[in-house]
Amino acid sequence: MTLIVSRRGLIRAGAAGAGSLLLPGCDRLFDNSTFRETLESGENLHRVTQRVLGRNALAREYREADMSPAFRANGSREVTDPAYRQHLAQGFANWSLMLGGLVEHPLTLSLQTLRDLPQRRQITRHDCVEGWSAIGQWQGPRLGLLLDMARLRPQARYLVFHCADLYHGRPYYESIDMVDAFHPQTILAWAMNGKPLKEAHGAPLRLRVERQLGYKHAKFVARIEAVASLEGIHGGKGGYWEDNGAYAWYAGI
Ligand SMILES: Nc1nc2c(c(=O)[nH]1)N[C@H]1C(S)=C(S)[C@@H](COP(=O)(O)O)O[C@H]1N2
Ligand SMILES: [Mo]
Repeated sequence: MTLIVSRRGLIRAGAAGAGSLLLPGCDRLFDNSTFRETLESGENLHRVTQRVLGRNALAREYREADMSPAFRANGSREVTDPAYRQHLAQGFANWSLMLGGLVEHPLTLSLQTLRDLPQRRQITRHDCVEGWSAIGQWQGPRLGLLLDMARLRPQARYLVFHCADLYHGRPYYESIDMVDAFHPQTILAWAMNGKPLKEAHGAPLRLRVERQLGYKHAKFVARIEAVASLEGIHGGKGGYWEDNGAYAWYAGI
């Protein structure tokens, strides 16, 4: 859903039907002149947009009966890296996720540890920018829990997900901000539809960031890095497709 807040204080929704979701609340808000003034000052626009329209709102969750009979695998479906192939052959028993960068306690977490932490399970719809969608069930610990364990330093503004694959010869990576990182549905999934992730879907661990399009959901996550800026990381635009000039860094739905 694309939402546009103009300097005149008009709120428009880019998706059909979204207007009806927003307008009752907005009418009330526009009766409030303080709110209107705040909205009209461009400086506060971004902050107000977030507060009113809610980046923390939940993505829709579905019932088991809604799950797609087939869930397409897209982008990299396999990883050529020899160390990865060895981990895959060993069922990822000696694999670990690294979480470092601007944190007080860098973490190295085995797959078993990730499975033993409190889990979240959710049935959501994956929307690929290429125009297909599929509903699947995902399970894993909340990313926010791991960030609390690692203790982010105050300068940390983004998380970068470094992946094990090369897509058309270049390393795949992605990044999100802290609003999405701490969103209750943002998880590091090790299971899909009740089974450990298959290679094609990003084994052993992939990001689910349910309020954004598919390309943000980094598969084959090997290392998570907390950074103050995205400059200096690969092409500097925060992701594989972003560096390619193909898609935007923020892909909210
Ligand atoms: N590491 C990595 N992650 C990736 C990709 C990729 O090529 N490599 N493709 C992205 C795209 S475009 C989509 S739509 C989803 C596809 O996830 P799926 O294979 O489970 O359907 O993964 C995303 N994450
Ligand atoms: Mo995609």
